Amino acid sequence: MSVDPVDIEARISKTGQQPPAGPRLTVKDFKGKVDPDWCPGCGDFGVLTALKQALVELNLHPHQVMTISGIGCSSNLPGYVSTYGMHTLHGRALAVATGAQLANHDLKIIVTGGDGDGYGIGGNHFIHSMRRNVDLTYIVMNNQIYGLTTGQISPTSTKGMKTKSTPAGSVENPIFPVSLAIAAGATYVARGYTGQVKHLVDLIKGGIQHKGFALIDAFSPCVTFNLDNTHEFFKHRTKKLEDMGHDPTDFAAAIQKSYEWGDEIPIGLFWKRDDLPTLDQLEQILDEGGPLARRPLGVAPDVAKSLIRELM
Ligand SMILES: Cc1ncc(C[n+]2csc(CCOP(=O)(O)OP(=O)(O)O)c2C)c(N)n1
Ligand code: SF4
Ligand SMILES: [Mg+2]
Repeated sequence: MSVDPVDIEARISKTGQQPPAGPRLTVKDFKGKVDPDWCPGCGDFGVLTALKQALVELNLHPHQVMTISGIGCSSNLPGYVSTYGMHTLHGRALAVATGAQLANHDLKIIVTGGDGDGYGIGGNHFIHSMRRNVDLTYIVMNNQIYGLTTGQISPTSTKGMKTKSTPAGSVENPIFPVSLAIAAGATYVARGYTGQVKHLVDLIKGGIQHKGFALIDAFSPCVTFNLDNTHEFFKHRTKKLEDMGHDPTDFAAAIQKSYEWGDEIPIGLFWKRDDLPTLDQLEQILDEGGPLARRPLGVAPDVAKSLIRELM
């Protein structure tokens, strides 16, 4: 994002509260400046629709939300939604998001990306953001493949899967992101399916309302490169945890359900706890005086201007 130099002075001297939200918006108000270039039928459309709907239902406005991504087909999402946005580096979205959340803990931070981006190259950031309980919502469009780079295996590809990079079938065991998230300290852990958008809207809304790290792993079929885990595959297998009588405060049951992968694959809220403080709540410097982004910088304007110019 480029910064208008004329604006810099106004920005660095800006203090006070965020503008009020105003009247309820519609999904159209969250339409981004560019249209998605995803393949027709790509599951990621379901996440985009669900996210915009969730923002409307929570009565949020674009200036209250920041969408941050890494690199991948799925990571193009911030360009397709009208909020503050950052398209960062492959695997680095959560690191940037942690900085953004601490700089302005009034913002709702939504991180979006793919299974390769988040669970592969970004796997380390994934674990440490959860252990820190950073207050953000992480939506992973899990298509069990690298889509953008045209079809290599990812950390969630199933064993035996034949792809461009594994012509004889993958020999690797996949990771179970839901189990990993529960074990690593995430405080809201859910899985959705883009073929069930209304259910996904509820999971995203729950994640945004939750104070703490919320993971929503969303099955989001890549119709071009993953011919195993298709809509047909998920349509008949996904079963809602709420219809199974699952209690999301039962740690042992959550772990057990998170490993189920067969004729029935659970979706819904696996795990939630509200008794752990978030990283911003633990940082004493954020206790008083509101978000850092709206406090006076404490340096001369010309120094601040030259620093911002150098960094942008
Ligand atoms: C440091 C770095 N390594 C590798 C790449 C190439 N690369 C771009 S996207 C991608 C994988 C994308 O897969 P995923 O995150 O699952 O997103 P999808 O396209 O499936 O939505 C890779 C390996 C890169 N851009 N940067
Ligand atoms: S290649 Fe796959 S993930 Fe990428 S836009 Fe097409 S269907 Fe979606
Ligand atoms: Mg992928």
